[in-house]
Amino acid sequence: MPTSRSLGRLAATLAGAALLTSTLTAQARELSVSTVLSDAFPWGQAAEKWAELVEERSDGELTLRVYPNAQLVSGDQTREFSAMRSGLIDLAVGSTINWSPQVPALNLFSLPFFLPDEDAVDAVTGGEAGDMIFSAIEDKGVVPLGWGENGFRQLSNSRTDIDAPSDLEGLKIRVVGSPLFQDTFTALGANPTQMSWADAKPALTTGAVDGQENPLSVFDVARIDQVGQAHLTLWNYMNDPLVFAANRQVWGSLSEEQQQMLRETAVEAGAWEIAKTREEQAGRLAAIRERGVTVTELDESQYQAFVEATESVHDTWVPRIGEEIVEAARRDIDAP
Ligand code: X2X
Repeated sequence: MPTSRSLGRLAATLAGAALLTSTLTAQARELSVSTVLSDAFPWGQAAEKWAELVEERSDGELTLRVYPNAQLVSGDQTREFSAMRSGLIDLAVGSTINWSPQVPALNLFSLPFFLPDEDAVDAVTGGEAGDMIFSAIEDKGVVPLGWGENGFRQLSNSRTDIDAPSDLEGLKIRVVGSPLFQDTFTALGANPTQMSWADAKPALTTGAVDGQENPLSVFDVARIDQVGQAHLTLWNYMNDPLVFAANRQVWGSLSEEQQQMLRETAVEAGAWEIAKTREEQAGRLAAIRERGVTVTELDESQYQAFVEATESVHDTWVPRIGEEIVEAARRDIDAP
């Protein structure tokens, strides 16, 4: 017969075990988030914001841990999408450019001079074309959740002010590892060289390349002017939206409530980051000017010369992106 004291001890042990189990199950599940840029940049801040919102709203069930500098793919940013698809990465806030080798529809945003302004970007991401692009991502085995923004990409170089395609003749320009960029800069008469972001700054420093293109936030935060890039042309030739996304198996393993929370927080963090990126733009440009960079703005006819010089890129790439998506984007942009 167990004594009342031993029963008491047993009860205490069981209670302790129960407590231990509940602490164990209550321990947060950690998901990795890949980004190319750190939280010194709006892009990295978008991922940190997402992590913060998840922390607040997941009742301690989920924690997002951000891995910047494309470190989960050893700096090779064009492998990020595949790594997320295969499960090496749980979640990512990624660039449409870096994912475009695996998802051709994402090249829509890189079509030179296709998106005239921020309203057009919002019309596309929030419109019919945006839905089609999310379906294209889904078809490639990754779950898209929301949009962010790296921004309109501007051209810088160490040699000359650029206001006509002929100024680019023979200039070595670092481009991202997406084939469309090779075509755009070749059409402009430049000499494009593909390399990762990790390799770009050293290449600019040594003069292995003469120029590069990136949004103002990247130029400003990375102090690209300090590696000799004294000439900046504002040509808004393409926009680079960011996509918040999840590995499909990870997504499937979450409860419906968790999925809803993760999607809502992605959309919220994205909206927050898009607004911030845009608000900071004017201040960044002023700071860049103050550091001695010559900033060239294009008038209508100069802009038109660049549009005409890159028309062949549309001929090649619209069929690869999908005529229907490009048409939908046109309708989204033109809608009142
Ligand atoms: O590599 C770049 O230029 C960057 C940081 O903008 C992207 O990842 C697309």
